Amino acid sequence: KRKGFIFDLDGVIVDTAKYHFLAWKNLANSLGFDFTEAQNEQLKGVSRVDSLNKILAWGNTTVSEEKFQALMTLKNDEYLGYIDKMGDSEILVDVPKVLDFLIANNQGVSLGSASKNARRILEKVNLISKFETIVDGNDVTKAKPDPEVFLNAAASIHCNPEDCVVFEDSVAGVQAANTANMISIGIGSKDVLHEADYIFNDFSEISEHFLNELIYK
Ligand code: B16
Ligand code: MG
Repeated sequence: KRKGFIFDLDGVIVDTAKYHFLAWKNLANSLGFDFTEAQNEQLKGVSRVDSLNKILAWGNTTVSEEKFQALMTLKNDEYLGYIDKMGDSEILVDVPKVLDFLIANNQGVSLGSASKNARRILEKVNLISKFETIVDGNDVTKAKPDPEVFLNAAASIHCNPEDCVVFEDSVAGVQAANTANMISIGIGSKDVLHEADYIFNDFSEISEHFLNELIYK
């Protein structure tokens, strides 16, 4: 049977949260306030615009629309500087193993990410060829927890939503997958991702037996 397997990018395939953190922290500091790792956690799966809105609110700061755009560009330029130094070694544990297993078993494999930099990152870590389709922050109008990104990804690989499985590290992403009627697999902590149908710390805990069960379900 052919099912659809949709992967989130940041936090599932690579850990870019640390680079988002550095860039947002520098931006916050330049505006005269601090930005903590705990706050960064709350930005997982959140779009760039929504992230900046939250950060400004945390810093009790308001800026003009022009300045807002300039800050977004500034942040992304710094972030891209970190991204461009990435390589294969930053792929999270056993991600290629799972991708290769799914491809070898003729499953649909798509990316469903909020990031506008998704293609660039996948190219940097040499995984772009593994994805049949890529749906990212450039293709959607509504951010997670809205299911738009995953519904588009499912359609792009010609799978019904109920035949799709989503790997996600963020609460908003798990909610998006659930709303889309897909099977949600949380990658990360049980305390945070309890709304997911299944939760694993990382892909080393995902066996071929488990993947086969999802395929033949
Ligand atoms: P960009 P994902 C999300 O990616 C990140 O988790 C989130 O922290 C980031 O703000 C968002 O992408 C937008 O990223 O600035 O590169 O467009 O987890 O949905 O793959
Ligand atoms: Mg993520």
